[in-house]
Amino acid sequence: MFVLVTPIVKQCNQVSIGQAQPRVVRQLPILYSYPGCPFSVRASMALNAVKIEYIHEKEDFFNRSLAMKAISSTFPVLLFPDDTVMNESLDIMKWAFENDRQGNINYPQSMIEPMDNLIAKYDTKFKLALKAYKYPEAVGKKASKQGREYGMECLADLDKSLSKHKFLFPDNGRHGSDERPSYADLAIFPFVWQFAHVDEEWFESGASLKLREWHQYFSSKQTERTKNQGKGIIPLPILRQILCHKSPID
Ligand SMILES: N[C@@H](CCC(=O)N[C@@H](CS)C(=O)NCC(=O)O)C(=O)O
Repeated sequence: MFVLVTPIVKQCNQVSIGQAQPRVVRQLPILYSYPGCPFSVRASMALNAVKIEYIHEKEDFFNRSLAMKAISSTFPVLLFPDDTVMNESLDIMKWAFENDRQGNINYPQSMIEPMDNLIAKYDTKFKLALKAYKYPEAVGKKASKQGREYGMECLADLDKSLSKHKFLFPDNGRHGSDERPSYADLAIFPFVWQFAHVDEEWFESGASLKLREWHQYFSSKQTERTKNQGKGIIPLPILRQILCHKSPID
C-alpha cells in the first residue's frame, strides 16, 4: 500500500551535477508506536535487535499525529522511505529478521510456522486473559482473577521450553550463552512483561525461576517502560468500550 504523507526529511548527499536544488529524501524508515502497546514494543524490539536504523515516533494514543493517522488506524506502523506502509507488528518483525545481517536472532525458515503458532496463542487467548487481569475495575474482580489464573497456565508452556533451552526455541548448534533469542521470544515478551507488571510481587513469588530469569533478561534490555501506562488515565466508560472491541492498551 502506498500512502502520501509529509515525511520527515534528510538531506541526501548524492546530488547529480547540474541539479539546481539538492534532492531531499527521507532515508530512514519511521516507526510510529504507542509505548503502552505490546505490539509496538515487539516491533521496536525487533528493529533494535537487528540494529536497523529508524526514526522512532512515539505517539499519544488519544492524540495521534496527522502523519500517523494518514497511514494507519493502529499501532505500530512502519513507514519506509519509498512511502510503503507496514502496519502489522509481525510483518515488521519478519522484515527486520530478514535483514538481520549479524544473525542476532534465531529465525530459521523451518521454525517460523511453530513460532507463529505459539505467538498466535499469546496474541489471542493470553492477551484476553491479560486484559481481564489488568482491569478488575472494568471486568470485575472474579473475571480479573480468572484472567490471572489462565494467564499463569499459559506461562507454564513457556516454562517447559525454558527448562530445555535458554530461550523459547532451540538454537541449533548453539548452547548456553551462545544461544540467541528467537522471533517468538521477542514477539511474546511484551505481553508477559505487562502481565508481570500488574503485580510484580505476585509474579516474583508465583512464576518459576526460569520464567523470571527469561523475563528479567528482556526487561533489562528494554528501555521503554510501559509499567501502568494507560492504566488509570482512561475513563471507565471508554475502557469498557475498548474491552468489548479493540484495546489501545492491550
Ligand atoms: N494486528 C495488529 C494489532 C495492533 C493493535 O491492535 N494495536 C492497538 C494498540 S496496542 C491499536 O492500535 N488499536 C487501535 C485502536 O484501538 O484505536 C498488529 O499486530 O500490529
